[in-house]
Amino acid sequence: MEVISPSETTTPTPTPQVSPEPPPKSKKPLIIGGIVAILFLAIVGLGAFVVLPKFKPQQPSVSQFPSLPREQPTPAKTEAIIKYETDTDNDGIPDFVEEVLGFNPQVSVVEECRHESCGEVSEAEQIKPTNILLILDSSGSMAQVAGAEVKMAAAKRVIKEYATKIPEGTNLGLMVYGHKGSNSTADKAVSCAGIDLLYPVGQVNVVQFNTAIDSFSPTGWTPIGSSLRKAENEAFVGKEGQNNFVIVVSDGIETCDSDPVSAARELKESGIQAQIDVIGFAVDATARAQLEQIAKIGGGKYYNVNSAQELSETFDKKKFWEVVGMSKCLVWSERGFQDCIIFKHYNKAIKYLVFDIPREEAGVAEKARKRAHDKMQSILEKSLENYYQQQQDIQEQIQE
Ligand SMILES: [Ca+2]
Repeated sequence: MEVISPSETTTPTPTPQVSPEPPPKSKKPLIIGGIVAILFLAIVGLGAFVVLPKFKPQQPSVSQFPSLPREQPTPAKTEAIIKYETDTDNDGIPDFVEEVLGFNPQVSVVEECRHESCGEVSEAEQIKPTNILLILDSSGSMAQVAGAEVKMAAAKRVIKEYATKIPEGTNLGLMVYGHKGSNSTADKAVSCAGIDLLYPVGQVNVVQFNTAIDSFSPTGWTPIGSSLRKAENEAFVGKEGQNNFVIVVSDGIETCDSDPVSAARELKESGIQAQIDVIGFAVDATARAQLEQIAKIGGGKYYNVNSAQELSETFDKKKFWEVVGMSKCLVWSERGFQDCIIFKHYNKAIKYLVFDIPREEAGVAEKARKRAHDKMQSILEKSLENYYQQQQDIQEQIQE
């Protein structure tokens, strides 16, 4: 193979013999040129072969690596460098490489592979938004103390904290019942009708969410069934077919005759298909039985808590399930993720970047090409590391 050595470009032009004793020709440029060439080849050659030795792709041997002319300060250089540095989705693979290889330059390869390795769940399924509606009991009994704290104060505190942990892309809403009228019989109708969607299901603005949380006090009756119907007819309208969750926090049984179990069934069987989880907060056996039934019909879980501490721990668990997101795709297939990210994407991109780009094209922006390679390599390694760490965290959480 022909190797264009930098020394070839440093051949001095013949100098006219004006002096009887010309100074001896310096060998310095030749030596420096040689060192630069060796370093250059070593760096590029090394770069090509630090592709995770564990998952070494089928690559051409280093001897096939095309030698390239040195970077020349030409106007074309800027354009060529920009090309290597344009990486819209920031996965390290320059847009033009993604385009050539048929990847999507708008969606990070890491994201794509996370979705792809999500077991049986289709991609369409995973990119659905996740919506969580909290339905909080604000009936008179929530003014009582459980453990060392008034139940409502504890619930508000825990829910505020929960709202700060909702990941970007997950929507949260807040509905309250029992905060109107009083728990006297005279006020029953008013109180049972008093169900408010205080924070519509959407992205959390912590200030606005906290304002909603601070805007009511426990006072009246307990219309759980009507709340679930309002969730179906108001809170989740337009969110049919998405990943919908309801979390009911209640300290008592339905007292407004609105049949919570059939309302739960309707919500579960509607286009909203919400999963209904129920947290019973310091409840008696009768209330517990009903709340358990609601969770069961709603395809969710019942959590029994007796103190602020337990309430907080339960929300932490729920946070985990929903934060890791898409509860339908908790444990990505390890094999699938590795195959997708290493073999289907990065190795192809690295091979293309290092071996397939015509030398006259890369030559103008060799350093940019090297930088692109290093960035790609480092994102690949970091993604795998994060992946293993996350899988470990998930396994630990599941075992708890
Ligand atoms: Ca990219």
